[in-house]
Amino acid sequence: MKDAIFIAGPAGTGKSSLCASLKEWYTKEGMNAAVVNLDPGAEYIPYEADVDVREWISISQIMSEFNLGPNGAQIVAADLIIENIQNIKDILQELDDYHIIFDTPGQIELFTFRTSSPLIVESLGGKKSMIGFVADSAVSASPSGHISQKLLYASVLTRFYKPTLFLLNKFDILDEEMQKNILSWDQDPDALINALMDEKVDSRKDYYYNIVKSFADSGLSSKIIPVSAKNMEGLEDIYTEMSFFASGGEDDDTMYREEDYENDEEE
Ligand SMILES: Nc1nc2c(ncn2[C@@H]2O[C@H](COP(=O)(O)OP(=O)(O)OP(=O)(O)O)[C@@H](O)[C@H]2O)c(=O)[nH]1
Ligand SMILES: [Mg+2]
Repeated sequence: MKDAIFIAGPAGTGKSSLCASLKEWYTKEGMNAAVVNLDPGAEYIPYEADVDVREWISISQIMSEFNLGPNGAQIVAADLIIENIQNIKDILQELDDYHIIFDTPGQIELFTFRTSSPLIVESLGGKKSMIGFVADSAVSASPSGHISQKLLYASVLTRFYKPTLFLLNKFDILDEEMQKNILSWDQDPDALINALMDEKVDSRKDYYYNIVKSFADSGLSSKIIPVSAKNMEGLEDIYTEMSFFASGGEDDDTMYREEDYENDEEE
């Protein structure tokens, strides 16, 4: 593979749609791209998967075999991916010249908080991979929603310790003024706090100020990429970030740093 991106995020933010659009964009630009569906529970996916875990894992079979409800079965299914990892790797090995896009389970906790997930990411993507955290523009339209999504992003970043992009999907649903607001919040913590104080009561201003300030101080605020899977917007920016990362760019703390992997190798 040339490089890989794991598209992750809360349910319904448009992960699968973004995978479909990214593949279409790469193809239009004359590059090879393949999508791997890592969501065993997906009933419908809006692309033709090049690799699909549902070929080996069936939620309904797990439910009857282990006497589980749908949620329990999703958890078992997420962990079963690791048992099938060689099947996926065998197919990916043939795709030397491809950009690989991984679609992940709808419920973000199945991707972020299972012990198997970092192993899956390392095993399938390794050094050449990054994570695209997909946030929903409808949620970011309120300051409290935006901060919540940034906290979730920080959680994913911390969990996988990989270069992680903040992809604000469905940007097309916002009017121009709101688009400008959200982008300005990320340049200016004071603007975000003031907007939050207009939305909520004042009493915990210091608490939120410190949270928002920590985004800015840690560099977590700088990389919001507005995208629209629906309108095919922002996809080139994802490609640019990935190319920059693949070439070893280091201007941001959320990006790949060779020394992280050197430490891993020493352990
Ligand atoms: N307006 C708009 N709608 C979008 C966009 N991307 C996705 N959607 C819609 O959002 C809904 C969910 O999209 P999916 O791609 O299934 O989202 P998902 O995150 O893969 O969902 P789960 O895997 O079920 O959690 C669908 O109705 C999509 O048509 C976008 O950029 N703009
Ligand atoms: Mg999906």
